[in-house]
Formats: sequence, C-alpha cells, structure tokens
Amino acid sequence: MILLFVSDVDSAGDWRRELAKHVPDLELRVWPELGDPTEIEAALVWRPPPGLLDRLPNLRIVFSLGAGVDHIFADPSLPPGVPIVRLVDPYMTTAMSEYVQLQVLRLHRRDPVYRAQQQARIWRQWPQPNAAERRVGVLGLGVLGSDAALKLKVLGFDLAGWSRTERKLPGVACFHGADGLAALLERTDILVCLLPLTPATEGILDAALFARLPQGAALVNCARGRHLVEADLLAALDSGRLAAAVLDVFREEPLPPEHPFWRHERILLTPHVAAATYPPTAARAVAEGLRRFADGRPLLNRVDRSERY
Ligand code: NDP
Ligand code: OXD
Repeated sequence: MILLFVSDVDSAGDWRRELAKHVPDLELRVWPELGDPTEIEAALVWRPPPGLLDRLPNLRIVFSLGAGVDHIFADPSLPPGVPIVRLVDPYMTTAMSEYVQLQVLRLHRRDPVYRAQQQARIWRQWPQPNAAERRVGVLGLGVLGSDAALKLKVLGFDLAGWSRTERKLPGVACFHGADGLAALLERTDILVCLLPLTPATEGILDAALFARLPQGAALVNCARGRHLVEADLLAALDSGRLAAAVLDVFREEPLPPEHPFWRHERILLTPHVAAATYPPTAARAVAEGLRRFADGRPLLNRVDRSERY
C-alpha cells in the first residue's frame, strides 16, 4: 500500500524508520513529492494543506498524526466518506497526565504567586489547603481526560469531570451535557480543559464560563487554543475572577512575541508540548490501523465525522 505522509513538522525520517519496523512492505511518499496521486490509498497527516486530500481520487483512509483531528476538519474540501483514524498512544496519554498533574500541583501549591514573589524578593507565606480540599474539574473524559482525572484522584484531589455523553469513573463525580457543565463549574477550583476542538466546544472557555467558577479559580488549557476567548481570560485575571492560568495551546502558534500572555504575571505558558506525538510508539498505533484496514477488520479510534472528534 502507498501511504502519503503530510506534515509541517520535519519528522518524515523518523516516521519512515519507525513504520518500517512494523510494516516492512509499506511505500511512504512524503508531501510534496506526490508521484502519481491515483496510487495513494492512505494518508498520515498533520495540518494537511486545504484541498490536498481531495486531489487523491483513490484515498481510502486518513490517519491523524495527533490525537486531535480539528486540523483535518479545517479543510473545507475534505473528501466525504473517507474514514479518519486519530492517534491514541499510551505514551501520549501518560505524557498528558504528567503535564496535567504538574500544572494542577503548581496551581494548588500557589506556584504563580511564589514565582512573582521571588521576582520581587517578597518573603510571604500563604495558607496551604490540602489536596482533598481542592476541587479539580476536567472538561473532557475521553482517553486523555479520564487518565488525567484518575491520576489527579490518586494525588488526593476532589475530582469531577464533564463529557458529552454519560461516563462513569471511579471516585470522580461525572457530569455531562449542558446542564452538567454548570454543576461542574460551581464546584471547581482548578479547571482543566481536555476537550476536542469542535463547533460545539470552540470558545467554550469564555467570560460566561469563568463567571460560573468560584472567585479565584484557576485554568489549565492543554487542549486547543481556540477553546479559549483570550480577551475574556485577560479580563477574568485582571478582575480577580480567575487567580491564574496555565496555557499550552494558543489561537496562533507560535505565540507572537508581542502577545500579552508572554509577560502576564499570572499566566504560565508552555509551547504546545503537553503531549507531543512520539514516532517510536505512535508508529505502532498507525501500523495496527493499517493492518486492520488492509484486513477489513474494524478500525480502532475511528473519528465520528458527525461529531468531529
Ligand atoms: P477523546 O475523543 O478521547 O475525548 C474527548 C472527550 O471530550 C470525551 O469525553 C467527549 O465526550 C468530550 N466532549 C466532546 N465534545 C463535547 C461536548 N460538546 N461537550 C462535552 N464533552 C464533550 O479525546 P482525547 O482525550 O484523546 O483528546 C482530547 C484533546 O486533547 C484532543 O482533541 C486534542 O485537541 C488535545 N490534545 C492536546 C495535546 C497537547 O500537546 N496540548 C496532545 C494531545 C491531544 P464523550 O465521552 O461523551 O464522547
Ligand atoms: C495532538 C497534539 O492533538 O499534539 O496530538 O496537539
């Protein structure tokens, strides 16, 4: 089978080497070297240029190089009916949970306040509640959100989570749907966003949502930049409605040098590194998808095109 690799990140060499370990007879073509487009049956993509997939008349399956697939749906001419498989890799799940635990602990232990105090050489000790008194809410209880929630629970936090359909997780108060969101927010001191970016979740982190959180709550967004209304976050931080925010993802990446987030005292930011795709482990998941597809077996982690995740 011929697989087209498309990415704006220079990782084709790593993918060629890792996929060859699992699918030795695979022919990999690397965009923009298409060859004869009619020969390409599968594509492995990260932010494909709009219109590219529509130029492949015999394309039968698309694999995402990331867990999120919003970069694929961003193409208005995405061929209809072609199955899309997203990346689910235990390495990535572990990495995301590490990130979430780290950032929730930083917020819980008032790290942004102590960083600012250090800058100003202020010696001031604040009362420290224990984890059981800190209510954490996770938006999105999928592969990443549920693992993060369960690991935060192990750290002793008081956990709740929110999903579209009803979910059950041991020791986690689970809410779902529009009504469930209000109930989750009012009992959340630290809110973690691990939602997919879809028309239903774009801009969800806005002033109306922040107004439902207790005064002085904090935010961790490690899903997508477009979940957040940036001006609303700045206003919520300035008014004290939110005490701090940790951001890994941004509307514009790289974050432009003049962006106010860089210098904001109560924003901690990282450059979209919460859970990067790691070819040595991710290639196993893609290889399994290719085998299933070739054998006509049901695909794992197939995207629901109507829900766009
Ligand atoms: P999943 O598809 O496994 O889970 C998505 C979760 O969100 C599900 O629980 C789903 O509900 C819920 N959800 C979706 N739409 C809604 C809605 N409208 N209302 C309420 N809940 C909703 O995704 P993953 O956990 O694998 O990944 C989540 C996101 O994390 C990715 O889409 C990606 O954008 C981001 N990501 C970021 C990375 C980074 O480095 N910063 C790395 C990897 C991923 P239900 O359970 O009912 O379906
Ligand atoms: C992903 C990401 O979606 O890295 O996998 O953001």
